[in-house]
Amino acid sequence: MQDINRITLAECIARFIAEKNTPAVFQLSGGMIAFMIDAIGRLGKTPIINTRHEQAAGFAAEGSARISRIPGFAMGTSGPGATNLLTPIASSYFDSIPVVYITGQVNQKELRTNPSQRQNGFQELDICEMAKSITKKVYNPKTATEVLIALNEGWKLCQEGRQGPVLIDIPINLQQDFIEYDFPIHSSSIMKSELSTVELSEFKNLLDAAKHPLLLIGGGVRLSNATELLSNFIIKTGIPYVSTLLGLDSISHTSDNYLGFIGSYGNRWANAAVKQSDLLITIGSRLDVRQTGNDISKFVTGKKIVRVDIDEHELSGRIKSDLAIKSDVSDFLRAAIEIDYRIDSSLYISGIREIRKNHPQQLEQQSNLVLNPNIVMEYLGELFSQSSGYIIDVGQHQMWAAQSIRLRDGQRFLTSGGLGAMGFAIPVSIGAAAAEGGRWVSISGDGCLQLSSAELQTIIHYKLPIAVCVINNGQHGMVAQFQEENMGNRLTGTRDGFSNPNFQEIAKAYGFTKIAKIAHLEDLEKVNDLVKKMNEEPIFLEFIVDPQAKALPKMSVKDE
Ligand SMILES: Cc1ncc(C[n+]2csc(CCOP(=O)(O)OP(=O)(O)O)c2C)c(N)n1
Ligand SMILES: [Mg+2]
Repeated sequence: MQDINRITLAECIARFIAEKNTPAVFQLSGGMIAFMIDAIGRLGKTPIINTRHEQAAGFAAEGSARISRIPGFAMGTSGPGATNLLTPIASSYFDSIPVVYITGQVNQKELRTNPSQRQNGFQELDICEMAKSITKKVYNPKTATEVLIALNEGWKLCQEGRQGPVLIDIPINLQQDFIEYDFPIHSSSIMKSELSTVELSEFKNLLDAAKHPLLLIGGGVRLSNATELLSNFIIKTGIPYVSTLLGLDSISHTSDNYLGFIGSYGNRWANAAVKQSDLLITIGSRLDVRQTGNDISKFVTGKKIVRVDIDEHELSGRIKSDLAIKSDVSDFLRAAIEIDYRIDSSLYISGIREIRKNHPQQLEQQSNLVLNPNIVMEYLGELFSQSSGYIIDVGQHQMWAAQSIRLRDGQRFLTSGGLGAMGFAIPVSIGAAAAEGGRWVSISGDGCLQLSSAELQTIIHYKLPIAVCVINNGQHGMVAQFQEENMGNRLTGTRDGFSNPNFQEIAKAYGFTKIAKIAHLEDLEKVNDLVKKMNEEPIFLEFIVDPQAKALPKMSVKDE
């Protein structure tokens, strides 16, 4: 066995990553990370997935972390490689995903010593300064030993409390240093939240006083690995529930107690359920503006609010509550399930179901559409009912998917929540596919696809089991909708000046062999056959949806 004291820092980093069993390291090469990538390759324990853009490497690491529950690793070289990582860094920060971002830095001898000088070394850039506000912590170690300390601490920190990314910027000369250091074995001390008995009895009092309690499920449930606890809590108490965008895949969609997806573009009946509730219990949701609408008073009127969140800064934020519980979701549910409580909500639930019957989601669209995107999403939910999950991009199609895909228990639904970054879906599905087998379904708008279409090559290169679906409405629909509502139909940059390539030809050029285009309802049958015949090869499906379709209903346009 090689003496641990005689390996280079780059080799040591490779060992560190291998020990963590992260599904892969995602990267785009560059001189300043080449020693580390070489060491990871030589060690041969962690797969290296090469993307065509560092932004994709970062997003893929986020996808890998979300699915494997092991922090992701993404690497980019100094300068442009590092700045290309900034978007995914922000994405994982806002959606609380643990990712270790590693950037290479120029030789310490080439670093500028005077901060007024713009640049000294080629591709020198102070990425730590830039990433400070979108990470839990940035590290710019000065010695090899400091790098190891940063790795150890960063690895722990990104998973502790409210999770999120860290960045470690490592100068190339340190990577080649021989070091006399072994990693201390640390036991991961995941924070335990202290739930007081006072809080629990206040919670019980609020429950006892409520006629229509409703749970609002957020992304924190998955982050806390609490889906089973939540399901047990719901079964025991009988409380109905609605979901935010990021909570969708942490609850059962088939239970009678599920009352839909809320928010600015939520299901009409789900927003009605919130409105009619007199006790709203939010579990791991920061209640973003997209969930509550701008007018908070409409959201909070007529009800008590209990908020459970691991981050006290969220609890003291925009929406005040009657009871704020700072707790990890799992800890809260473990304690709350002991409360002696059960409610019969059947009347309230049937009232909400009546609204659903009278306003089915697909009829929110005008009636004469050629291909109604809500029907397409329902169809995709059936077609891929056996898949591991869906990864959705940003725009109208994101809302149609959240409104209309009926997830099966255990299926995942990943989308860009806080940052809302176009170009998210394809690279995140690459990371998800690296983390877990089965079919993954990536759904992008025609605009979003063009931000990540180079990653079609990554899918083909690694033969990843991804079905790439494009919802083509010939425009940046979400922004066009906003322009139509606010700018007198001037559609600059969204329809005027926007165009698409022939996506079928693009897919073919990248090497996809299973390609289909669906422009009418009848065509859906053809896809059925195509998908059923295939195991897990890459597929490319283009849906030409009616450009008149909108993301509807829009909250506050016509509230129940
Ligand atoms: C990186 C980035 N740039 C710009 C936006 C603003 N934006 C939000 S949705 C959208 C349109 C997306 O177009 P498309 O993928 O075709 O989706 P559609 O709304 O048509 O379904 C834009 C430009 C964004 N969210 N992210
Ligand atoms: Mg579009």
